[in-house]
Amino acid sequence: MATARITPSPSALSTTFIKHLSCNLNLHSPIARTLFTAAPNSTRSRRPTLRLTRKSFKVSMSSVHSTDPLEVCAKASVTTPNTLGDCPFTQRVLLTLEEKHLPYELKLVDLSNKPEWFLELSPKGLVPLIKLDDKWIPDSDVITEALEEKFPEPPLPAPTVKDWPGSNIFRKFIDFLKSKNPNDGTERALLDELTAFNGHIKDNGPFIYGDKISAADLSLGPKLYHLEIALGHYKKWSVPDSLPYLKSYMETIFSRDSFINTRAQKEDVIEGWRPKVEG
Ligand SMILES: N[C@@H](CCC(=O)N[C@@H](CS)C(=O)NCC(=O)O)C(=O)O
Repeated sequence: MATARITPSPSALSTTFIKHLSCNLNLHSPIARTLFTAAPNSTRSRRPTLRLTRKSFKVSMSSVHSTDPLEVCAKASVTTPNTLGDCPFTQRVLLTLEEKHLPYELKLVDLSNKPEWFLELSPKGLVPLIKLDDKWIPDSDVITEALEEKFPEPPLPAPTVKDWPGSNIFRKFIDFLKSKNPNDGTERALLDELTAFNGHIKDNGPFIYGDKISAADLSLGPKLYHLEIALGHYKKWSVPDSLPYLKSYMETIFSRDSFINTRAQKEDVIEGWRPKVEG
């Protein structure tokens, strides 16, 4: 019997090979309780798991996309075995799949010890990687574009210009995070970007392109999540209260089911940035 395991905690996905249902299903809802049956703890993880039979899998798929689960190679957690790790580019792809209600299966990859099968699929050794029409495709820009073309509903339009609102935040965040000199202007440069974005959301929000979430939001959301955790941990820095539109934007994105289902654990984000901070 084919089974799918999903951790009851929505904060991270478990098992090396997951059939993930992306129907925004609250795992604690009565419907979920009907679809899922509790299984004993696996030997791999001490967390309780929920097991889904093939029969109920088929039932639930009819309410989402009638496509086989798409295979995605993703970074594995470095803190919790068999759990999704902390790559913002991978989360962007998973968010796109979630928002388009496409089912997917994760192949978790230990990036510190890349297996041969992975390097054959991804010679550069990078995640994310997705299998579309029997071809493995790398790079979150290319993947999200391909998904939009193949699965246009609901539409998640991508920015048509290189410098879209918020597109420089990630680079400025990394500069500030890596900086060892408090007077080198990197904090100011990040604040300037965040302030401009705050003004943009004030005038155009709640999302980057207005009322509907877009590919730009799904790209920026994971990066702001990393920014919040990494700067909070390594710099004791947080987004100032003077940027309320940015703050509420972050809250809006971070509280979506798609985000909760695909976000990395805080500890992994911290560990992921450690080499950049200490290097
Ligand atoms: N431009 C790529 C960047 C992907 C990327 O940098 N992935 C990182 C993880 S977040 C990676 O695979 N690094 C390989 C390694 O750490 O060895 C994309 O958008 O997909």
